Amino acid sequence: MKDIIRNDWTIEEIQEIYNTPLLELIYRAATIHRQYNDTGEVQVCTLLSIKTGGCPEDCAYCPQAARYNTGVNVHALMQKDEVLEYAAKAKAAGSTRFCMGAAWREVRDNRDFDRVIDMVKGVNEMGMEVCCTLGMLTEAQAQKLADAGLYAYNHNLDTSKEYYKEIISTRTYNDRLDTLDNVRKAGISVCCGGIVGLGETHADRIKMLHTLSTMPEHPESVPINALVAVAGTPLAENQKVDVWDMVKMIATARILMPKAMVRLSAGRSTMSVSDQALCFMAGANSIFTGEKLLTTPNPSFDEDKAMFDLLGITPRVAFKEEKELIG
Ligand code: SAM
Ligand code: DTB
Ligand code: SF4
Repeated sequence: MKDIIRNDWTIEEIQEIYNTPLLELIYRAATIHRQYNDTGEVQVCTLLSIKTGGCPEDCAYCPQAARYNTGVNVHALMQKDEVLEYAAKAKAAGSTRFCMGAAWREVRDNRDFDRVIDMVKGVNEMGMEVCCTLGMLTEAQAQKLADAGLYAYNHNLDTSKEYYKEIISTRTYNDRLDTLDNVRKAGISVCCGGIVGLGETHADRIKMLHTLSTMPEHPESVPINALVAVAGTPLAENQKVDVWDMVKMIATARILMPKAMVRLSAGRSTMSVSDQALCFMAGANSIFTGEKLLTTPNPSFDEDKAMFDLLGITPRVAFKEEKELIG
């Protein structure tokens, strides 16, 4: 029924949804999507890596971890003006959310953080929704970002609590949940999802979706990434993710969290337009645009424009919820 958002899903219920025959699952997700959202609309976000590589963490999928030889170009924190130039380019290309990523384990209270605060103010003043993904945050740091105008914070659970230890040993699942709490307390929009293709089981995917959909408030955005297997990382030889696995995850996420922006995130550069159309059909309503994600390739602005034209999709305007509330 419309406007009943549930936070009490059981694992069994999620399992049942996830295992629904695919065409029926897509139909159900598409129906819910139509009830809650404007399906002709997709949010367009652009990522920029403001500090690249040299990360002390050991996330097995990540090209930016210092301990793996991935050939990524290590770069210290960018200057504010350069970042604002990228944001302006993204805005001109139709993007409404700009997300700045740093290869940090956590934020420290130093001059680099002050510079990020200035970047947040600058992008916010340009009229874009500004998002950051900087690793772990304290409550005070989250508040400082909120005061500077940060709209959203991305911090992914990546997989189930049980499988997390197999992928990352330098922090815990609870560390992730604590940061998400701090973000929520500061009144920042939560962007939290995961990765498909890490070697996890279907049960792990279901458990991750359970954790997300039983949070006291659902994340406002849920990125579903397909692993981009990068040479030099421990997961370099993992099998390419099947599009049907992405469709299943997206459709299940849509049914569980009807109002969330479900983002078809990493992995689009190896997906056909028909594959992506299936994901939109199944409830995805957000993408990252721009030639690069953080360090890996992504379709160009022009390719995505052609896809939007073909499918009759229009980009979602910035601050849509706030505008609707004002009326
Ligand atoms: N260092 C911060 C952190 O880990 O939270 C922020 C940046 S980190 C690169 C952001 C997210 O990108 C990760 O949580 C992960 O979900 C995603 N990611 C990183 N490498 C990826 C890959 N090779 N394929 C798919 N997603 C990836
Ligand atoms: C998210 O869920 N996916 C984005 C964003 N949040 C930060 C990152 C994808 C990174 C893919 C690998 C890379 O380009 O380095
Ligand atoms: Fe560092 Fe984030 Fe990459 Fe993990 S995912 S290695 S924390 S940049």
